[in-house]
Amino acid sequence: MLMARKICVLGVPMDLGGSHRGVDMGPSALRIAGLGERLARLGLDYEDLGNLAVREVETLEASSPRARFLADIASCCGELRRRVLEILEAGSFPLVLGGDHSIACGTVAGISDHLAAEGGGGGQALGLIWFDAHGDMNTPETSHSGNVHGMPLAAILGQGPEELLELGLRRPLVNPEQVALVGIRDLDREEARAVRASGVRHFTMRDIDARGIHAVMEEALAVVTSGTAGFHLSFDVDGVDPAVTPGVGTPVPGGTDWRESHLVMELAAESGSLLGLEVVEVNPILDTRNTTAEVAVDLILSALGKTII
Ligand SMILES: [Mn+2]
Repeated sequence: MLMARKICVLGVPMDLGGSHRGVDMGPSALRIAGLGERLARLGLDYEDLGNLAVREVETLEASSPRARFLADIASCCGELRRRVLEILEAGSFPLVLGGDHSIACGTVAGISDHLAAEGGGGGQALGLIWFDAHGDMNTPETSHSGNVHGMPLAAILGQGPEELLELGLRRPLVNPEQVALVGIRDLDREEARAVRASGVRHFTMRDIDARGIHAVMEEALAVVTSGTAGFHLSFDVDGVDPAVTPGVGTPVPGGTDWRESHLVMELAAESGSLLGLEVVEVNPILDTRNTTAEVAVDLILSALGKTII
C-alpha cells in the first residue's frame, strides 16, 4: 500500500554515539543515492526539510566516559523530537535519516508524544520494530565502550541516563510488550540478559534462519500493532548482511540478505500501520561507491509501498 501521507525527510548528521567517524555523512549519502527523485518517481508527495544543525565532534569534548557526548546527543535528540512532533501534527509522515542509532531516542519521543495527546486518558500506545544486529540495550553501567548508540532501546524502555529518559512525556516511551527486536546476532553477555529481562519480543538471526523472515515479521507485526495506534520502524542498516550493505558503523556477518531485508520493509508497508521510519548507521567512509546508501534507498521505497508489480 503506497504511503498516502506526505513524507517529510529530515536528516540528522550526528555520529557522536559511535566510535567510528562517518555516519554523520549518512543523510548526504542517501540523498546522493537519489532518495528524493525516487520518492517522486514512485508518485509519493514528499518534502526534504534538510538537516538538523549538529555540532561536529572536533568542536566538542567527550564528557562522561561511560556515555560519551551524552549531553550533546540528548540536546540533538530533543531538537529531533520537536521536529518529528511538528511533522506529525501537520499530518505528514516522518522519514528520519541518521546519523547513529542514538537519534532514535528523539524520533521515538516525538512520535510517542504525538500519540500521548490523542485518544484521551494516557493517549494511544506506540509500537516499535527495532531492526538491528545489536540489542542497543546497554546502559552507562553495562556498556564497555561508553558509546551511546548502544543504549537507545534501553532508554526508550525507561532504563538509562536521565538526559535520555526525560526527552518525552511518557516513561517508558513505548511498552516493552509492544516492541519487537528483529535480526539480532551480536550481544554482550549482560546485554543479552537485559534483552531477556526487558519483556520485548526478540527475533534473533537463528529464529529467522529456522522460521523464515515472513513468519518472523508476521509475529513481530502482531506484537507492535496489538493495542497500539501503529508502529515506528527503527531500521539500523547493520541488521542487513554486510555483503549487501558493507558501509555501516558496526558490521557483523550473518545478517538478512537482499530479499529478506526487502520483505521486512514490504510487510511493514502492507500492514498499513507504519507511523514513522528512520534509517541509521549508513557510513560512507566504510562503503564502496555508495552501495550501502543505494540499497538503503531501495529499502526505504519498499517500506513506503513500492512493490515488484
Ligand atoms: Mn542499532
